[in-house]
Amino acid sequence: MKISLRREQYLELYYYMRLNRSLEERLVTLFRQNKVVGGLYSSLGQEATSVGTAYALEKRDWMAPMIRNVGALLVKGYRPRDIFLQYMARYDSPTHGKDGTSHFGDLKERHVISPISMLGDLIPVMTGVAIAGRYLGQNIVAMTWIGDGGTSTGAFHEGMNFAATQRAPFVCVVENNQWAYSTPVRRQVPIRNLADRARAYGITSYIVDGNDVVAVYRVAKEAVERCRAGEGPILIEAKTMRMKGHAQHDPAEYVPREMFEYWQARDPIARYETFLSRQGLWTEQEKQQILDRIEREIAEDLAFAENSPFPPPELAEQGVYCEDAYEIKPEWQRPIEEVMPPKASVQAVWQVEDFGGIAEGAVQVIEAAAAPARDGTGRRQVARTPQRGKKKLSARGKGR
Ligand SMILES: Cc1ncc(C[n+]2csc(CCOP(=O)(O)OP(=O)(O)O)c2C)c(N)n1
Ligand SMILES: [Mg+2]
Repeated sequence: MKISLRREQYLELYYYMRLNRSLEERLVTLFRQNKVVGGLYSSLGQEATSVGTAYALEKRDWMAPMIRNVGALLVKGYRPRDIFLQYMARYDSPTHGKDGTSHFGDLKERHVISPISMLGDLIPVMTGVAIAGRYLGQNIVAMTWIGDGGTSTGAFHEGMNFAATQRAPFVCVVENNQWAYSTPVRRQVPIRNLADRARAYGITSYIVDGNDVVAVYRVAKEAVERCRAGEGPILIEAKTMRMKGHAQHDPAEYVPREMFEYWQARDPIARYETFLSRQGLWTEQEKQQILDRIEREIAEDLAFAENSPFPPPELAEQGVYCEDAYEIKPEWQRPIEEVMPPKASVQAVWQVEDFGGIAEGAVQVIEAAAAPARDGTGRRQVARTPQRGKKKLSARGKGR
């Protein structure tokens, strides 16, 4: 798939990555001034992954960011003020000061599902969003991100399997930033590439240099469009590095210094600046204009956030429990014709090719992926009895 970017788009990618970083640098200062309520997580070094993947989505698409995806929130239309307000728990924040961090969403305009702290749970949730969009004939793609550690949860595997079975238009971005708290990837999974897991679900996967924003964008765009065309779900492993501790409280002394040095030399923003200059995509003056714009926007939005009041105490009891429960009617309730073809893009009836059987008496051995391949494919077929009377089985199953 040929994927090209216009010059303004190259510059926009830079704007978002730099905004992501400058915003988080300012948040660190606020945290040290004791103005942040709760923890502060950093995506330093991971900006290209967040920005490059989210940039591949269209306005109608849905996403669910995790704590290190401030860049994705910015791409989807949130402004620095929303993030400042949220971390400072002010009244004007998206949650009116009810929650800190990035735990907020927007179901109406931006199509952002609020993150869930339980790692892995967003996979089945976003699979559901993807399937719902398909039933409604919206032709949307759903995307979420998960860390290397999060891929070890049961919910991740259940969700991926569900997405694969349903062929959901869903892109799962595995941000392999080498650490889950103080646990390195190698101490929690026995495989080199987390993308290899996709084989077990029978779905396509990509591995990409997560510190190269153009490569990330291209892969994500291809994955999004393949999902939109009905080929999904797709898993993308972005190899990157968490350049700070898990959160502000963690000095990350367990990370070898050489490892930081290795990744520092591959900093996504510095690399992209070199790329833009070498390709002649900007002038020194244009770069300065972008930096000035970011500084101005951050100063304005921070001043706004600092002047926003804390929520009144009475607000604490509102919106916690479901009020007037019996009156609530889902907005998405629609006439049955709207969720069936030709309006919907999915048939509620599907073809069953066979019954999942194997020829009578045959034995098929599939070696573990790590074992040396015998015939180059890693598979060995042993037919202990000759196959005979092989019949083509077919049936039509009726869906609900
Ligand atoms: C199911 C579950 N188990 C444990 C935790 C606690 N926890 C929060 S973040 C984290 C580490 C996550 O590491 P990773 O998935 O690699 O993401 P990263 O922090 O590196 O972005 C853990 C264990 C949790 N939130 N949910
Ligand atoms: Mg991690």
